[in-house]
Amino acid sequence: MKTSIILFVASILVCLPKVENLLTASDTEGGGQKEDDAVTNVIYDTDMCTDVDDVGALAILHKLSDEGLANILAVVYNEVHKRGVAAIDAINTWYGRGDIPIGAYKKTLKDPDYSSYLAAVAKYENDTPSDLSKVPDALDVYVNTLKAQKDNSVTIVSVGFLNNLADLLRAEPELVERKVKKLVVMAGVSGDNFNTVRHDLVGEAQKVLEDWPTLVVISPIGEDIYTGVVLENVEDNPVRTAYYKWFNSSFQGRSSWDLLAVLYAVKGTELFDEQSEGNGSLRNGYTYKMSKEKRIFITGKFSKSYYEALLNTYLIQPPTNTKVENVVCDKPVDSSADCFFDLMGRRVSTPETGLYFVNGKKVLYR
Ligand SMILES: [Ca+2]
Repeated sequence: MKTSIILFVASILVCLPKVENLLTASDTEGGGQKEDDAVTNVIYDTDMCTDVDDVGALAILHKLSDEGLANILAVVYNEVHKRGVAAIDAINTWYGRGDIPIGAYKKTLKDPDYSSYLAAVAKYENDTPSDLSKVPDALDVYVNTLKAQKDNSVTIVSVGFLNNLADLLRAEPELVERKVKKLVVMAGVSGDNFNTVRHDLVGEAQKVLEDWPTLVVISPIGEDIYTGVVLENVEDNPVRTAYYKWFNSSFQGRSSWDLLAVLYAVKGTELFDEQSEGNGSLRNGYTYKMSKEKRIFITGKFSKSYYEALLNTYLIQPPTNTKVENVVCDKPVDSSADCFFDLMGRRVSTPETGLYFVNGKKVLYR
């Protein structure tokens, strides 16, 4: 298994001398360093516990950070599982960012959720104290993080319940208005049946959707976009273990709601369409009007297979700072020729429609 990954990397190295630019070439062309405002400053608010797409989404966020497109300011946890914070920390640590502040929801939730994978993920290296009273409060992390940022510069991505956000809005509405550029909420547009209602929190969801002072973008898509099966082919890591455990010790593809919310938060209209017509509603009867400035939702603009290939590409990539040493290629590759590699790292002589690595760039071959 490891050998195939090494050969994959080795093949790319031979094919592409400038491997460090593999995924960033288009971002740095002509201008060197990206402008500050081209980097999306993100606070990730997750219920990582029941479902595994929160893990995949955090992985995507790290890879977008590796590309220089995102900057993870903090992660806050809106569930109450006792291994949740340590698992988040373990994933951050795996990606070389173990110092990212993490805040936990310190109140109780009705009927807390079970997790099939958090305990296993929390065993990977992390420095979260076992005494959870020492973990910072999510509200404090939000406030301290926002205070340290420039005005109108923070994107919050909420892929779970809205309890932390409602607390923040009640405590510091002016800070939110000043610092937050955009809030992306993974939820259904109408009649959402999980993130806005679970744990009897629909009132908190309404508080946010009704009073949030900046643009709110609802991200309802991803149910039919399956990702993660490719993790079988990479070396052991916390993201791989989460998916493996979630599927009862097997590798399958899981719906990608949270991954797409993160992808939109960073890539925006490059990959998604924004819609501002119609209404949104919650299951308690609260209805709100979509409008360009305040409340919109997104739809996909590419095929299901495109999003699956793109997200899977991110999921299988190791952290940028992983050292690849003593790599050897199985055979010499002519670097002047096009080299197509599929997501498993296999060289492909007759590519069909899909995403490949070709001459140093991710290419959608049609
Ligand atoms: Ca979630």
